[in-house]
Amino acid sequence: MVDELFFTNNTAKNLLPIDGYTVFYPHFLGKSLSDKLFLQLKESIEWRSEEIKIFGRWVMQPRLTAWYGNAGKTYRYSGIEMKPLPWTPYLLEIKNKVEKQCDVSFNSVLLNYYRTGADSMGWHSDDEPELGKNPVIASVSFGAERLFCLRHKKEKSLQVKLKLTAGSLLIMTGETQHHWQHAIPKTTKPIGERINLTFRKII
Ligand SMILES: O=C(O)CCC(=O)C(=O)O
Ligand SMILES: [Mn+2]
Repeated sequence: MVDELFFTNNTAKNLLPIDGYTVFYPHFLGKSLSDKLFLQLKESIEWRSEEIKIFGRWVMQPRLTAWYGNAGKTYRYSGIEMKPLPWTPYLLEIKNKVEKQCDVSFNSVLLNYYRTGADSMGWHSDDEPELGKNPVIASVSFGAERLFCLRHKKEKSLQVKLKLTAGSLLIMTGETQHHWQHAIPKTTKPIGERINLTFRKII
């Protein structure tokens, strides 16, 4: 289980000054493997363009998404319900590597495909009830590098920013989802496509 002990036994340092544990491994997957997986995921995943409900209005999500996992692990957020597609061999290969690093087993993965810099993810916490208290969220990135921002919910001056590079692994755990929000902001820079996988354990 990823906890305080995990971090004291680990070389990666906690990025958060208070109220949670988040660590980053910039070179978790090698370049040739992450390049290969980017193309494979882009072509083989059943990407969907979904509408979500924000403040009572249905709007198109500014990215493509997919949900894969064990049968029955349905995910509900922002007014939509996603039934999982079955694991593919490539997703299982990535999941196995991530599980070894985290020492946790995951039963589902949310995939996001950011087509251009106009695609983004607004401020949120991964705090849906089905994730339980203090979930371990393991996020693997492929393709173009994007900025990832964290902000403390109460202490608004506390912000952490990092670049999620291809082949990187970010692990958020402890009280991170309780006290912090995260986002992938839009950018006007000409930027390539990016795919992100967040492995989760639905209870
Ligand atoms: O694309 C990312 O790195 C963030 C994804 C994310 O926050 C999510 O799927 O909940
Ligand atoms: Mn998230």
